[in-house]
Amino acid sequence: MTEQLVLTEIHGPVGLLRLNRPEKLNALSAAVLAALAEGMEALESDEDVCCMVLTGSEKVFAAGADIEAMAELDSEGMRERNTRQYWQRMRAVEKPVVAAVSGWALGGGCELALSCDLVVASETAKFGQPEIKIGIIPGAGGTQYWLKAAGPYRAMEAALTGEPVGAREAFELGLVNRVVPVERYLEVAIELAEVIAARPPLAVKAAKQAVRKGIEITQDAGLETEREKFLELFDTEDQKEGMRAFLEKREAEWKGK
Ligand code: CO8
Repeated sequence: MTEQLVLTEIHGPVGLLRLNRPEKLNALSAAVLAALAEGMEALESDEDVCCMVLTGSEKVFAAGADIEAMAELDSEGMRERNTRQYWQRMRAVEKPVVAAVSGWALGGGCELALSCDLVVASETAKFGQPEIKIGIIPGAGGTQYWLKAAGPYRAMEAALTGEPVGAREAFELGLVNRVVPVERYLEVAIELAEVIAARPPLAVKAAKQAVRKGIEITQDAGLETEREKFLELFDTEDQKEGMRAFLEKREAEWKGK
């Protein structure tokens, strides 16, 4: 009987998933990803669970996709391996997921952390996309997560150099919600999940969907939305008042109409 690759614990309304492949630094083999997707789906359908926390160990969150399993594959082999299905299943979960990250979060491990809805990091956490150092690029959203959170220049640096950033820098870049001492990272992640779990579930679901939608739409769609909203405001009294007030060099009086 082999060890379970992902362990599940229930802490009141919070479901905790722990990656458990320590000898390979939680490298994300197809079996680990499948167990993770199954674990999340089980918590998704557990009515007593309102929010999830995903963690690794204190030493390592996850050191990336399993290099050994990919090393000799060609593109067709990678396509057939189809680990993407597990990532898609995880992204489809509607309950919020908080990543609790300590130690290395590299490659697919960093993508896994950044695919969560919030990230709590210990002071020892290190985030990076080292794929370029092994002849590939991120394949589970890394370029996009960094781009959206940290902007194009830092995303480029992460993708082109493969060098990791520490927890404080990750916080400054906007990749992480909180940085806390290593003894407390899991506790803080669970506390944050408990706060969310106490909020009304339908609103929580809607909030997650709304933020996600905003992240996921393409820039063109985003610009289109912006333009529509921009034009709509030209039918409001406040727009007329605001522009007139500016031209008349006085304070505007807003009506909310
Ligand atoms: N895959 C497989 N095995 C790994 C991985 C990995 N990503 N990382 C570590 N291991 C294994 C090592 O081979 C070693 O095994 P063994 O003891 O049998 O030799 C064991 O874990 C311990 O590792 P180290 O001895 O290297 O430990 P250190 O503490 O010296 O170093 C590091 C820790 C810095 C984290 C180092 O292990 C490292 O650099 N790991 C690789 C990091 C990396 O390059 N990650 C990116 C992988 S590619 C990727 O993630 C692409 C994502 C695409 C996803 C989408 C697919 C569709």
